[in-house]
Amino acid sequence: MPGKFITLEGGEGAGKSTQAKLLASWLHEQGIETVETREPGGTPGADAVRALLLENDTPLTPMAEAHLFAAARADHVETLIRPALADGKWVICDRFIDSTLAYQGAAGELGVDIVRAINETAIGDTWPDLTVLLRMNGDAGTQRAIARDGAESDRFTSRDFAFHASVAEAFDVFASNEPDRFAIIDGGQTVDQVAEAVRAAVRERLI
Ligand code: T5A
Repeated sequence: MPGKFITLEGGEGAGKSTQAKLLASWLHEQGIETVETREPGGTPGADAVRALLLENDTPLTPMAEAHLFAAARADHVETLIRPALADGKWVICDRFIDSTLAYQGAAGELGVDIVRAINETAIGDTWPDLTVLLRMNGDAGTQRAIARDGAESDRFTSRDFAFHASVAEAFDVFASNEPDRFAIIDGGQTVDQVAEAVRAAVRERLI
């Protein structure tokens, strides 16, 4: 693909949305045409699935939930991400497949292999060129998200510490398994420090 695909991953409140915006604006300053998007969501169809997924009161089995994340992703990849990359644009996506592998696979009940198989059909060969993992210590990120949104913000943020610890551990494992794709950055630094580290990773690996 002529464009580049960058994803931001990490637990709740790690600063992904903040850094996605800063990175998109920096790339724009470098003269690179950029599309900023997020998951779940990013297209009208995927946004409709997002509403269902993040509501606390819609009962869903783990398998149904995993398929819904993959369905939203299939629409997002086919309708927005792949066409933008084919057009030479850079796509910055706030969460992508690694979130499903961590939340529904490793920390959920299904395990990583089943969730990966479901998602491989959804994304085909559209894997990120670079995945920035924003790491946070303990529950500092969840506390940031709760301070912003309240304790019962959505189905996933409101899960217990053990769940979020498993998510964090899974991201660490993914990053150590694929060091060429992942850049690990300490999300506990100031916004400016994190932004500079993200730019350094992009410069080093993609520009
Ligand atoms: N999910 C998602 C799955 O279970 N499976 C999947 O496949 C996918 C894609 C998405 C939920 O869905 C789950 C995971 C999530 O629980 P969401 O609303 O999109 O929900 O929420 P998150 O992606 O978790 O995003 P958050 O909004 O919680 O966190 P961010 O984007 O990491 O953080 P951000 O940038 O919004 O910052 C959070 C707060 O901290 C401040 C910000 O101003 C903000 O108030 N902040 C900082 N403060 C101090 N220092 C810094 N360096 C800071 N950076 C940001």
